[in-house]
Amino acid sequence: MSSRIAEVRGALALDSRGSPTVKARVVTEGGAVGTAIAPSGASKSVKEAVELRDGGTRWAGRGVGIAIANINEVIAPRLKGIDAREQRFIDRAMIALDGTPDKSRLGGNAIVAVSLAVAKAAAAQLNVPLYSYLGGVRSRVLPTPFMNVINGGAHAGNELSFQEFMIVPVGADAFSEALRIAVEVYYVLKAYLKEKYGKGAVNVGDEGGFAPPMRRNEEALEALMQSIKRAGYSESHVLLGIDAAASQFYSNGSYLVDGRELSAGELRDLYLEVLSRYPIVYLEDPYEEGDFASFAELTSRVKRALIVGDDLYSTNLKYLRRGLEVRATNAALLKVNQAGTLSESIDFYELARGSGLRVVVSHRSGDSEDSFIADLAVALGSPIKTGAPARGERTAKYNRLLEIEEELGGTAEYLGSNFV
Ligand code: 2PG
Ligand code: MG
Repeated sequence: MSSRIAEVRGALALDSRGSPTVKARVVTEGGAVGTAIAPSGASKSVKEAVELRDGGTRWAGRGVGIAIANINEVIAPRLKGIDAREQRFIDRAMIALDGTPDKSRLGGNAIVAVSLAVAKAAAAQLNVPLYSYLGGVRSRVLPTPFMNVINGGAHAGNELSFQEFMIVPVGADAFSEALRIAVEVYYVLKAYLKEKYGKGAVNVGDEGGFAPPMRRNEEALEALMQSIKRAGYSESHVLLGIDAAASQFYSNGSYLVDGRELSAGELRDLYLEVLSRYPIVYLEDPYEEGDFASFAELTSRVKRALIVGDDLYSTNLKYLRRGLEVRATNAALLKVNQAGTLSESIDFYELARGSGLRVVVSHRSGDSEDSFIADLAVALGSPIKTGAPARGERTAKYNRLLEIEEELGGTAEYLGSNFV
């Protein structure tokens, strides 16, 4: 059966915030189908592949009609007849067609949807699961999830300056057990927040975590510690993580944290203090995305936590190289839509991992039922950041991981605390 591409179609879909986004459908000559949906961030970096939006008044300016037309009129004719297994060749062809460094002509949202749909169509044609197509025989380790259960920053309507407070269920032999532990903590957290802050406190934010009316970041960490304990667990089972997403609370040389304006140095002291008091093993974007030096200083002083570059690198080799020169972080986030193609995401992974960084595969705050990143995390043997165990676009990834674990049976392993 031929895996040559017979059809590429772009179509409209909605993301989890109700924003229009791009869906791509790729069909091979053998009749295999792959579909993928572009995710979308809220705390976006200026370094990301550009999301093409129509502007104007329809969809409040957020329409993606031009991006969809670019798939149907520009990308589709170019890809027809090419073997869907030629991922790298296809991605390069789209990059060349676009011709800009940031994919702003055809749209990163158009290109990433096609790139991922091509991989799914190829896997379907070969009749192998997506994770084995992407990672071969090494695809057997289920990821440690960094689960964002308290939302702040750009993802919630509260005063918390840090964007994400995560639980990390490491103390389990299997992914499904880790998920159960995390869900139990999530239930207890819900009860705790209701009791302490009233029932409005259990409304959820963009990633399914609660968005309580807290003012200080430490209240969130305390809530997590209490909930872990009340659920019957300890630090040997569940650890903590933070995505500060600091570009969002930075302006004119200072950081607005808990109502105070801090310099980069003062913020460093705050992080060191918090890291010494809580079992935090993950700290993402502690500084604004241009300040490589402050990242490097913090990384040199922190031993047991991953210091993770998200906006800092934006899944872009150029910024990763700059970070490697100064040892800015010991970990990097991988978001397929920041890069814009699957091949560039893999190149980013290879350079980061090959340079000794841990790579964490990540969703976006605006996401969909597309579970591609679950398979990708298994293929790369990487941890995953994909929100709370709530809201369909988040559970789509967790449910897919459960399915993969089941499918792998006795050969499945859980990454657990081996993520550093
Ligand atoms: C982040 C992400 C995902 P967004 O900052 O890491 O959690 O948020 O998609 O809004 O950039
Ligand atoms: Mg982030």
